[in-house]
Parts: sequence; structure tokens; C-alpha cells
Amino acid sequence: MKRTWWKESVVYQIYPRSFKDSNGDGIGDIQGIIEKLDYIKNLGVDVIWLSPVYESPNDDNGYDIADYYRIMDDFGTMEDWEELLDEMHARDMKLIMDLVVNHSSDEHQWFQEAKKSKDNPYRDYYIWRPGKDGKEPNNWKSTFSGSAWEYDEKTDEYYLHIFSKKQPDLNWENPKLRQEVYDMMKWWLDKGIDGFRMDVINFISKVPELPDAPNPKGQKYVSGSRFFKNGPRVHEYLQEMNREVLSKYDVMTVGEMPGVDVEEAKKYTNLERNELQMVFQFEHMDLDHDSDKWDYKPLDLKDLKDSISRWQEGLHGTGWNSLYLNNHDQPRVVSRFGNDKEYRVESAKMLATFLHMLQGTPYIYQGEEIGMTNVQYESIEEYKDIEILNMYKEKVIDGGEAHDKVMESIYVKGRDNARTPFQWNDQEHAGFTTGEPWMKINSNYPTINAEQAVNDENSVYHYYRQLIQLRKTHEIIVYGDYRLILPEDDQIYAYMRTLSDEKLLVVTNFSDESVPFKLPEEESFQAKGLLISNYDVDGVEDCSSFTMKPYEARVYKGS
Ligand code: TEU
Ligand code: CA
Repeated sequence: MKRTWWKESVVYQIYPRSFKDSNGDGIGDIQGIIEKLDYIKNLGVDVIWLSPVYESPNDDNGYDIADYYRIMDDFGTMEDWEELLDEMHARDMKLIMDLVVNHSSDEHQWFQEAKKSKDNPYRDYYIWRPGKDGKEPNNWKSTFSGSAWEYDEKTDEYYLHIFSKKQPDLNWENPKLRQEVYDMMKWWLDKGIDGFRMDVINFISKVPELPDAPNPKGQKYVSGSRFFKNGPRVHEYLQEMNREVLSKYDVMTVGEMPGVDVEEAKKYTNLERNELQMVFQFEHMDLDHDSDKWDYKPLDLKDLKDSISRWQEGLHGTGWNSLYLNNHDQPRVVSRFGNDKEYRVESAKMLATFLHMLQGTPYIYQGEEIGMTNVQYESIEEYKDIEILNMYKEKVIDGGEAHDKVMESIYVKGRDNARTPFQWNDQEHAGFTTGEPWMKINSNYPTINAEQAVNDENSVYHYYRQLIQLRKTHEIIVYGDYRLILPEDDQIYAYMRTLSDEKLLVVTNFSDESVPFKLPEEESFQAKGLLISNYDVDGVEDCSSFTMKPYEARVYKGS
């Protein structure tokens, strides 16, 4: 298998608004990140993925970009950003930037021009259609509630927005638009960045007819995703982007791709096809809800095994996996697949073990490394996320559903769980800001914070450091192949990694019970030692059978 730096790296994601405020305005910023670079470096990570810092009216916290060449005032200046890049490179860390080009902000100059008239040269940078029978051009639903179309009175047409109406979709069919994107990418790469995370990049090619989606339940609007996920020209566009831009630089790329399956991912990440290196897939993030993200159902561990194993085996030797359990769009994993009450530390470590021992490039989302948890605020006023607020309005204010019931789904699924300010210490406002934080801080910061974690050698933080160190010193963790064992067990997730004559046995208990582990007879495994564990294990006891404590994790090396 081809060895490359981005396969051997560990990435840390920063959501700048919530990371560290340096000037007391209550909003995290670039100088705040610079202050904390040593903290991140000490964790052992090699790469930072920075969520968008470009000029934006912040309808979707920077995922609505008004100027791709400028830094948002809230976050600082271009000089601040350049200082950040220099400080990172001085520490031998790489920076990957968020590339949000499925849509722009409606405040972007292109859109301002486009809506002036039907024959404006920028009109075709976006996707416009006349109405149908006095209604929207089709029945697609926006990810953030309501129709995916917004009517523009002046030109009597609608424009498409898969996300908010302040995020009009860009028209990739237009070669001029594509060239603008490539030029912009080169501009940033020439400034010295080390790659891109590409926002919903598998949505950029739409089926040109934009047909109505099937609507068996007769809903007002339904998802049109089958007509834009992995659409007809997406591979052509990415190959073009690769040819024009990426192939000229030694950079890392990861495409965020809701609705991608293993077969498609093989195409996106097979290096011989010259597209991307990795994708963020969502299968494992979609296991604990029904077709509507707000309809929670508990995780069945067997579904997780089935999904992860398909991805591990499917991309082995063909493409490359990204590994993540958290990001700015997902609830905190320790509250989700772990237990943030009695076993917060244990389960956070167990989940980290499970993830970091897989094949792929691991991503850590800010706060994950100290075991930050979900929040539950009583009032909708405390929430800031457009997805949450629009859904609440649709269901409660306009739809008459019960406040309490809708809040329950926000507690388990809302994106703001991940967006509360980083908990640095037990001081006022968790050390995040000296002013009023832009979003309410999780009240558990007096016990869960970075200062505590750094000073406590048994903390989640130190466990992550160990996991990262192991990856750097054991090739098998990066390159070994993966095989699931005990597929039928619904509490223990166990797997074997193999690289020539070396093996790793990874055993994790996803339950809050003590459960027996027994290595299947047909497995030959000679244990040589314990690599890491989240409870004390006496010596290297025989690892063919033992009792696992709640959320216990053990990794044995052997042959
Ligand atoms: O997210 C794309 C996306 O579809 C989801 O992750 C989405 O946030 C979630 O499933 C909604 O239920 C990306 C960004 O990560 C997200 O923050 C942006 O809001 C979105 O694109 C639009 O740019
Ligand atoms: Ca600030």
C-alpha cells in the first residue's frame, strides 16, 4: 500500500467561533487559536482543519461565504491568518482550510450581480428556474426546513438553495464558475496552505432537469437528494479540479459527502482516478435515527459493526478512510454512543480506542479530547444553529407541536451540542472569553475543562495523546488490515488488525455492564503485551478470555 504523510497524520478540527476568544468580544478568533497552538501541538496532532474563517454574514456560521478572499472581521485580519499559518508551520503542523463551494452567501458579489437581471453575466453562476403553476419549480425541501427554492420578485424566478435561503447553490455546469473556484483554490494554496476539507462536495452536480422527488406521503416538501448526491458530473468536476489545481501541490483533501456509499467512495478516493484522498461518509452517523434526523432511535451495535466493517474492508487497498465520531454538525459522541454520566471518562476513552485503532486518518473535533458533553438548555433562545431554529419554528411555532418533545430531539441531535464554547478552565466563562460568550457555555465546565485534563494523567486528554503516539510508533495501526471478530455480540466490538506477521487485538465494550469476552477458537493470537487500556489490567493476563468492565477497552499486540 502506498505510504503518504496524510495517511499517517492525525487531524484536529477547530470551529473558530467557539474555540478561544482573544479580545473579549465573546467570539472565538484567530489570535485565540494562535494562543492555543501549543496545547494542540502537545496533543500530538499533525494537521489542523479550520472551519470557515472567510467573510460571511454568519447565517450558517461561516458556511455562507460572502468573499472567499477575505477573513471575517469577527475572527481577525488576513495578517492574523498569515501569522497563524506561520506559527503552525514553525511547529511543524499543517493547515487545511474549509472549501465551501456548493453554495455561496447571497451577500456574495456574484449573487448580488446575478439577481439584478436575467442577462447579467453572473446570472448563470447560480441555479434559476421559473415557477411551476405559481409555485416552486419542484418539491424539494431545504436541509434547513421549508422549500429549497426562494422566489426573486425582480426577475420573477426562483433560485435553488439546498441549505438556507442565504446559501444559494452555485451552478457548476458553468465553466466560468468552475474556473473562479479553481483560481481561488490556487490563491490559497499559493499562500502555503496544506489542503482542503470540501463542504458537501458530492452535491455540486445536479440532475439538470431538477425533477420532483417521489412523495408517497404527500408531504409539502421532500428531500431531492437523489438528484444531487453523487450527481451525473461530479467525478468529472473533481477530476478537472484535480488536473487544474490539486495535482500541482502536495496537499491533503477530504470531501464531506452526505449520502456517499462504499462503491462511490472507492471512486472518489482511488488515487489512480485523480479525484480526492478521503471522504467524510455519514453512514455511522445516521444509525441512531430514522429517515428524519430528528427521529431518534438507540444505536444497535451490530449496525455499527456492519457499517464500519464494510467501509474498512471496502476501501482497503483501493481508497482510504477518514475516521471520525464528532464534528461541528454532530452531537458529542460521549453523550451519544457513550455514557456522559457514570462513565464519562471511561466511555470517552473506549470510543477513542475503537476509532483510533481503525485503518484510516483520524479526526478529532475540539473538546472531544477532554470529553466535552452535550447540553440541554430549556429555552430555545439559548440555541443559535439555523438548522435547530428553523426546525423549531416549523414544528413548534408554525406546526403546534409540543415544545418539550421537540427540545428532546434537539438535546440528542442538535448541532449546537458541539458548538458550545471550548472549556479551557474552571474560571469565569470557562476561560473562553473575558466578555459575554456568543453562545451559552456548558455548565459542567468547572469539572470538565482542559486545565483539569492536562493536569490529570488519567484524563481523556492524556489517553488521546497516548493513542496518537502509538499511531506514530506502530505502522500496523496505520497500514494493517482489519477484520471484525465476534460479529454477533451486541455489547462488545472487537477486531483484529494484521500487518505481515504482526497482529493487534482491539476489544471494546460499548455497554455499561460487565461482560465476558472470549476469543473465538479459530483465532490464533499469541499475545506479546498490552498496548493500551482504559482500566488497569494486571500483567498481561491471558487475553483469550476475560471479563470486561463497563466501557472497557483493551488493545493487545501479538502475532
Ligand atoms: O454539512 C452538510 C450536511 O448536510 C450535514 O452535515 C448537515 O449539517 C446536517 O446533516 C444537517 O442535519 C456541511 C457543514 O458541515 C455544515 O455545517 C453546513 O451547515 C452545511 O454543510 C452547509 O454548508
Ligand atoms: Ca474575539
